[in-house]
Formats: sequence, structure tokens, C-alpha cells
Amino acid sequence: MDEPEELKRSLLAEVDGANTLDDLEQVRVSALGKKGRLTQQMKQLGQLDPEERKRVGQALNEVKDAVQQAIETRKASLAEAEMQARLERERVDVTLPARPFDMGRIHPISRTIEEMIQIFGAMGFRVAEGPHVEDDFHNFTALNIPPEHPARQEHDTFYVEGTGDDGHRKVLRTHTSPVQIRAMRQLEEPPIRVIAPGRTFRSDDDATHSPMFHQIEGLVVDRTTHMGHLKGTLIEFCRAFFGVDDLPVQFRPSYFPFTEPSAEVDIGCSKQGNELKIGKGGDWLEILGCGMIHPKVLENCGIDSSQYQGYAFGMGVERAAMLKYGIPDLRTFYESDLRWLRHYGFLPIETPSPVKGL
Ligand code: 2NL
Repeated sequence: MDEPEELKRSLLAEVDGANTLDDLEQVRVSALGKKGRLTQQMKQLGQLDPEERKRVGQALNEVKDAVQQAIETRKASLAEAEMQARLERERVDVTLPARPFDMGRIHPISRTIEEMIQIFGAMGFRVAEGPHVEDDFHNFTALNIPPEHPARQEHDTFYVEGTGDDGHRKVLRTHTSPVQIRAMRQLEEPPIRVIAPGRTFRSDDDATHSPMFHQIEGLVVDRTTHMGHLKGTLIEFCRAFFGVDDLPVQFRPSYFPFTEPSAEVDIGCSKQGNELKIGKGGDWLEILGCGMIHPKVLENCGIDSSQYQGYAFGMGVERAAMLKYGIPDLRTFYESDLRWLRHYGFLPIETPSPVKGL
């Protein structure tokens, strides 16, 4: 049997020699485990005579205490060293600049339509949508534009193959009015309050006309809806959209086949050379067309014009966006130029700012 002192020296040397926590655990098992060197020695104590057993037993217990103590101490210092090594390995330099990433932009047309929906939505209008390919009835006839009506020529209609239920050639809708015709015909009874934003198409292509453009139209039908409601709604809309509380708004008599009386709406502005300021000055800028819905249009939609009346309005989205955001050239809307979009587009998440509100 080893002398306890020698065993102690040997075991303590092993503890000191363990360089990782795993190694140390192996040393502990080989010394103090069930089949460990010290455990084996202790098991053999029974074979000694009583005097000897007491002396060696005490000595082995001291060895055990010393080895356990040494293991704990070594464990603490190895754990500390491993933590230091890990901190070094996983060091993060929080002063490095963030990696730049590309964020998409909302197209000014989408943004403008969203703003318009927001304003009319708060007034109780709901959004209606309909097909781009329309039949003659919904695009023209129901709107009091019968065949041979001169307004048909002015619309520069795109015709597509195939005929509608009315036997006429189908068209790309020249305005979003057919969406509202469908809304009126679908509904059982007024009140009706809808807006119809979307794409429209006319065979026209120059500096100020695109063959595809956007409109938003709106319409209200109820028993007592009158011109005062029309004026109040559109004045409120113009002021909210351009963000000018006291924006001057005027209604000028006009003509549309689908409204009677009809008017065009101008907003106050000042034009000085190339500079246009909305809200002040003696100049006027046309922004909307509107009127009281023609009784024939109501009847074409199955609405009794002796019981109900209403107003309607329409405007071009591109024109409104150009005025509000200072975009000088219509054609640039459709060029898909990313540099243009980065300049005129909108971030999907509005950056908090003390000016715009957090
Ligand atoms: C304009 C003028 C307007 C309407 C659109 C409308 C729709 C139905 C019935 C009656 Cl279903 N009217 N829409 C009325 C007046 C004017 O638009 O300058 N648009 C760009």
C-alpha cells in the first residue's frame, strides 16, 4: 500500500496538471470516484490491525480533504480562465458603424392614394374596386354617355377583343366611374358612400398625358344629399390633403354628362415664375370635377330618382401628387428609376421626428 503522503503528492500533482474543466473532472473521478485511487485505499483499511487502521485512516481522510480542497480551488481558477478566454473570443466592438441595408420606398402614387383613402375614410366613405376591362354599359351608357355621344371620342378609348353582355366591344375603363355604377347597382337601398381609386386608361401619350394613369372618384347617395354636402366635403378634403387649414377653394360651373349641375373645383395658389405656392395668392389651380348625380344615372342603377339624390366627384391622382410633392414631370412616375424613387418615394415606416410627431 502507498504511503498516504506519497499518494497525496501524486494526486495533488494531477490536480495541478489538469488544464481544462473536463481534465479536472477526470482527475476527480480517478482519485475520489468509486474505483478511484484514494477510494481503493480506503476500502483496504479493513485489512489492517486496529492501531495501524486508525493512523492510516486519519491520514487518508486528510489526503481526501486536501485533494477535494485542491480540486475546488483549481476548478474556480480554470472556470475563470475559460470565461476570460470566451469573453476574448466573443468580443463585440459596439462602436463599429451599423451595416447599411437597402429599404424599399413607397411610390408617390401609392402614398397619395393612401392619404386620400385616409381622409375620405375618416368621413365615412368605403373603398370600392372593380375590373380594368369593362363593358360599354358600365363605362359609358350607364353614365349618360349613349352611343354616338361626343364624349366617347374625348375619352380616347382603348378597345380590347371580345364583347360584353351588352353586345358592345369591351374597353379598358377610361375612368373609375364604372366601379361606382357597380356599387350602386349591387346595393339594395341607399345610403351609399364610396370612393373608387385605381388605374384608368386612355389612348393619349405626350408630356402631360400617359396612356395609364390613376383616378379617385367618390359618390354619396341618400334622400336629402345636396350641393352643400358636396361643397363641405370637398373643401374639407382639399384642406386636409394639402395641409392648409384656410386653403381658399372655389367652385366654377362646368359640364359633365353624368352630373347636373356640374362644377370644377380650384384651390388658391400663387405662381411666381417657376415657383408655385399652394394656399396663398390670387391664382387658382383646378384640382377636382364634381356635381349632383344626373337623375338618369341613378335610374340606370335602379335607384328611384324621385326618392334619392346624390353627389359625385373625380380627380387625377398624378396631378394631385405632383402639386403636393413638387414632382415636375408626369412621365417620371412610370420610369421605374430607382434614383428617382429614392428621392420622391416614402419610407414604409415614417421616421419619428419632433416636427412630424413621434
Ligand atoms: C374629373 C371629373 C367627375 C364624376 C367624376 C361620377 C360618377 C358616377 C356618377 C356621376 Cl357613378 N358622376 N363621377 C362626377 C363628376 C366629375 O370627374 O375631372 N375627373 C378627373
